[in-house]
Amino acid sequence: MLDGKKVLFSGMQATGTLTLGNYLGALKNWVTISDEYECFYSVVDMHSITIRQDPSELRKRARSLLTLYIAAGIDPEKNCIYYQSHVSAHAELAWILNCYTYMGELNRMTQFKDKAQKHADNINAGLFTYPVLMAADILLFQSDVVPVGIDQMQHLEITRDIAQRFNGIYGDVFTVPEIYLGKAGAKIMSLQEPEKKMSKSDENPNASIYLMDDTDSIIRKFKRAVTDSEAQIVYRDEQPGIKNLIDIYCAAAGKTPEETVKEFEGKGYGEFKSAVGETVAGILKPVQDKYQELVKDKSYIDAIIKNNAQKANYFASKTLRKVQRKIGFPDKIR
Ligand code: ATP
Ligand code: LTN
Repeated sequence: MLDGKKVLFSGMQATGTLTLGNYLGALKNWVTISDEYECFYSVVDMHSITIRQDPSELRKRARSLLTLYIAAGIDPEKNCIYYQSHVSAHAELAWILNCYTYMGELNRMTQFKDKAQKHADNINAGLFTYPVLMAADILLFQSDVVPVGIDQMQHLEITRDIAQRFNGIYGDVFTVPEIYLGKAGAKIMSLQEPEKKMSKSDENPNASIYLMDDTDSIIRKFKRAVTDSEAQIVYRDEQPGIKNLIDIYCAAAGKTPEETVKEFEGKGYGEFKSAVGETVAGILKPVQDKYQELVKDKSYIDAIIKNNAQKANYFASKTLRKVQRKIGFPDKIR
């Protein structure tokens, strides 16, 4: 609890251009629930370097991601939006938690297996201990809830295990966090291969809708989305392409699958795809406009970066000090 409110923490990596999956699975929910919590939204640039990054690109993307958080509707005066690398307590706590995490646990992580396969030439130790840094992010702020897409479930579970293990040894040091999944959109699939999740690192630009895509491209990509020859709009696993489009429509229009199926009963795929495209373009347009306005205001964004880093440092160092004391690190002489 912070100022009588429960604490929320979440983050995104600055590894590419955000997709509709990131927006519907995470960012949109962040905005919806931010009023109820004391929120920390981090641009997790330290996680980003587990995959090799071009330095100037990383710097640009990190700033653009932070700006997008605000453009999406997160009020930076009320919520703490900051760069993970500006708060060194993340790295310090991650080191400590490394010593309370088992190799066997990390070996089971499916994201590690996927990423190791994709980047076989750079299977670094950071990629392996990625979930421990994520646990440190969450536990540093004594977070109660963590809104993420369903692909992050395993990382949330290991975070809870680490917290409970630590608390079991040293008493109630950490709040054990819960995952928050939105009602719709927790797993948006690729438009070209609907069995695969939509991902910002997909090489095929037609597989993903990017947050900054213009209306025409959005509509075109939906028109080309892979579906099937069943010619019926039904919500079922046997029609993964149509199911995904229904999920996207539901998350974007705030409808249920039943309502959507009813709305498009007897209609063709072409008409349905156009409706999905237009709805998605409609919800992204205000975010894009706000983004264009914000990038022009350099000093405003700079002030947010500075003030929020101070705020995040203040809260993070409180937990870090408590942990250091509990495990027996000597007090500093002041
Ligand atoms: P990468 O492709 O580089 O692994 P990513 O697109 O998976 O990246 P992340 O930065 O790992 O994106 O995730 C940011 C947030 O977006 C997380 O909360 C994650 O669960 C969510 N997310 C990512 N992809 C999807 C998706 N296809 N559907 C729903 N949520 C998603
Ligand atoms: N691994 C997350 C990003 C992330 C995160 C976090 C999310 C890093 N630290 C803490 C929630 C809470 C991902 O989305 N790939």
